[in-house]
This record gives sequence, structure tokens and C-alpha cells, in this order.
Amino acid sequence: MRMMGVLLPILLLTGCGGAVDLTQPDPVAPEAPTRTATVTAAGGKFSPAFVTIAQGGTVTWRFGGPHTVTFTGSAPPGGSIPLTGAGNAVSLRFAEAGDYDYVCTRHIAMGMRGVVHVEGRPRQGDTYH
Ligand SMILES: [Cu+2]
Repeated sequence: MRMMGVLLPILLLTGCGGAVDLTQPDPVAPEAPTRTATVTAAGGKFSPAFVTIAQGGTVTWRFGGPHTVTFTGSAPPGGSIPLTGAGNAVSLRFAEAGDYDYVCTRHIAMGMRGVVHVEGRPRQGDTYH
């Protein structure tokens, strides 16, 4: 009988400790930008028109009709994408951080424009004084 008195509290404690505490939020890791994004060029617009990627990441444009991806300021090493027909996909890699504004020269009057936002990161070998 003495054993039962000891065992019961232990079992209750175990049951409690094993339960998931839903009141505590999961620890949230700092959100890192993804390294890739896909933009659809169709129907007179880029969707999504604004994408964020990490430095060194890649954006792929999927063409649903004849469109261009023409950078109006900074351009990635591959440069702009000339007129490209439906069914094609073209990827560009962005080595440098910054904002890359672009338009479709055919449909600029329709407001067919987009932005690739490339988030920077400290480079290996950088020193801070
Ligand atoms: Cu277009």
C-alpha cells in the first residue's frame, strides 16, 4: 500500500511533463530571404511584381506571352531578357544586393513593371572597424 502512495504522484507528474504546452510560442528563427523566386509574366503584368531574394539568389521568369524583362537601373550580370514567347522560362542570378527595377517594354503603358529586391549579407573577409 505504501508503494501506491509513491507511484501515483510520479505518474501524474509524468503525464503533465509529457504534454505539449500550447501556451508557449515556438521559438521563431530570424526569417532569411529565400534564394529563389518565380515570377509569372502574363496578362500584362508580372506576378508577383515585387520579390525579395537573398544575395546570390536566382529569379525565374515564366512567360505566358511575349514579354521582356528590361532593367531600367541596375541590372544583374546576365542583363535584361529580350522579348520571350509563351512557354519559356529564363533565370537570372543576382550577385549584388540592391533593388532592380524592370519593365516589359511592350506593355509598359499597361504598367507592366516589377522589382527584384536583393538582400545583402556580410561578405567573407569583410572586416569592421
Ligand atoms: Cu509584356
